[in-house]
This record gives sequence, C-alpha cells and structure tokens, in this order.
Amino acid sequence: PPTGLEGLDSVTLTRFVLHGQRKHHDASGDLTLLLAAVQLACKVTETCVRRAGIAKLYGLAGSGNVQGEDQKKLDIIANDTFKVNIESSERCGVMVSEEDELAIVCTKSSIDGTTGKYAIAFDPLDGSSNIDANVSIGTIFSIFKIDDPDSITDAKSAAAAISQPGRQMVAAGYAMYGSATNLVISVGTGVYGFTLDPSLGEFVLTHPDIKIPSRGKIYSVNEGNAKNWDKATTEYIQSLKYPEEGKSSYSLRYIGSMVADVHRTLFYGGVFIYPADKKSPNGKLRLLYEAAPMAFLMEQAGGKATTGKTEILDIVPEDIHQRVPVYMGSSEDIADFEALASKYA
Ligand code: AHM
Ligand code: MG
Repeated sequence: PPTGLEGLDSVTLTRFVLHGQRKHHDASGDLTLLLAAVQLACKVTETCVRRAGIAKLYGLAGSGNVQGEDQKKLDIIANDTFKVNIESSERCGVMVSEEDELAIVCTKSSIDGTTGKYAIAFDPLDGSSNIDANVSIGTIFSIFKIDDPDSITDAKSAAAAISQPGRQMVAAGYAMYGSATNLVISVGTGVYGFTLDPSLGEFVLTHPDIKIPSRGKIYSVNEGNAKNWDKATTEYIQSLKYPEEGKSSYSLRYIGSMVADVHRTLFYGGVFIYPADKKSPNGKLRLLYEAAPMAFLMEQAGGKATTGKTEILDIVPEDIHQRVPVYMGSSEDIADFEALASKYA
C-alpha cells in the first residue's frame, strides 16, 4: 500500500555500488573503494567546472600534453584531482591518463604494502575545446583487473598490465558536466545513469538500465572533415542525408564533446562517428580512455561499436595512447554501416 513516502527514497551511487558488492560473495570491496574515489574526483571536477568563469580557470595553462595539444587550466586541475583521489584509495596499481605520457605506478598500500589489483585509464576532461564556451564536457574512465600486481615495477610493466582488450573491462563510465551533472556507469550488468543532486552532493539513480533504441534518427560526426573520408563513410553519411523514396533523412547533431555526443546517442539512438581519414589514419579518439569505455557502455546498453573492421572491444592495445576509428550507436544503424564497410574492405 502507498506509504506517502514514495519518491523520497533515493538510491545513491554509493548505495548502488555497495549493493552490487554484496551480491558478489567473493568481492573484497576494492572496486567499491576505487569507484568511491572516482565519484569524489568527479564531484571535485564538477565544482571546478561550475566555478571556472568566476575563479578564472578558463584558458590555456601554457603547457602541452603528450598528444602535442595545448593544455587548458581545467585539463590540469581535473587530471591532478583524479590522480590524487585514485592514489589515495590505495586500491589501484596502475593509472593511465590522457594528460600523462607514461603509465603511472601507484604507491603501495600504507597498511600492508601490497599493490592495488585494479588499473584505471581516464580522460580527466574530455571535450577541452568546449571549455571556454561553457558547452558540456566530461570525464571518461575504464577499469581493468591486473593479473599479477606484483609484476608492476615501472612504467613499462604498468602499461603492459593495462593493455587489455575492452571485453576484459570490469567497469567503465563517464561523468558529463552539462546542464546537470550525470554519472553513467556499467560494471558489466547493464548501464545505470545517476544525476548529481547539488543540494545533497550525492549522485542519485535517475536512469536505471539504460537501453539504446535499436534504430535512431540522428547522425553525429565532424562533417567538416568529409573531404578526407574513405568511401564507406562517405557513402554511409550520404545514405542518411539522401535516403530512398519514402524514408526520412537523419538529423545532424554534433557537439564536439565525445561524452555529450555519446550521451545523447545512448538516449535518442543513432550513430556517433569519428572516422579515420586521409589526415589521421587512425582517427582522433584514444582507445583506452575514450573509445573502449564508451564501446563497453554502448554494448551493455544493447548497441554496437566498431572501427569498421573490428569490434572496438576486441582490440588489444599496442600503445596506451593508441587511436582508433569509432563508429558506435544503435545496433541496426551500425549494422547498415558495417555492410557498407565490408563492401569496400
Ligand atoms: P580532447 O580529449 O582533446 O578533448 O579531444 C577529444 C574530443 C572528443 O570529445 C570529441 O569527440 C572530439 O575530440 C572532437 O574532435 P573535433 O573537434 O575534431 O571534431
Ligand atoms: Mg579526450
């Protein structure tokens, strides 16, 4: 019977993760602690993003990162925030960040001297080109289990430990600092979306078991690069704009922040594409902390993610900052693209 208290019982992210841990009798709680650290880093980053204009955090920091890109002040603050919080959890052995050239070996546990058994890759602030215009940006992360934590002694062994195909991921997610702040996460049992309640400072479950529509009406790609595309991409986009008689054409939406473009694609369906082209033979997006975690979420939500040649989650990383072409979204839409890609293979 109704209690009158309906809607007042919020499932917070902390409660959700602890509940998941209790279902696994052999769980040690390490992943829970690591996810708590990631959650806190997202909250700290969101506070900086919200205050950026007032605290004069817009603009360049005057340095460049490993990709040769200019770093924004917020890129550096977010990176430091994630590294410090993840290290402090003492549950992580390896960190890879978009902003750091080498894989980072985390300090051992202050309690028992052991190395954390998880490895995390993250893009602390994705969509940097949108920062100064107050357009949605985000954080993306993927978490793997390390087979042999004792083998990690230097950047090389740390990189080897995290160089696993996406299918072996234990968790992936992103935070989106948009008109509201969302944290969307999967631990391999579906995709769950949380919204930060600023008055509580808690992420509250707002979107349980997200499923992407099997077909959409939106395509999302930087069409300014069209002159450099391959035949399959060109023909595919053409087919969406000029469909056969009786079918409607797709709408174009492109924010230029992967987090925001993928978030919309998860909810509305359609495709998000960052292809390889004549100028960038492997595309722009990085496998470990952009393409693979988003592919994991897409598949968990019932969608698909491919390079046009292989499923993104099957790729074994050869380099921690490796780039891959990305085509992801609704299963029927991606199947249409795959049919074209195999025609031109
Ligand atoms: P960043 O990690 O330097 O922010 O770059 C990644 C971003 C993605 O969020 C987005 O999908 C893409 O770059 C947009 O690139 P472009 O401006 O070439 O369309
Ligand atoms: Mg990025």
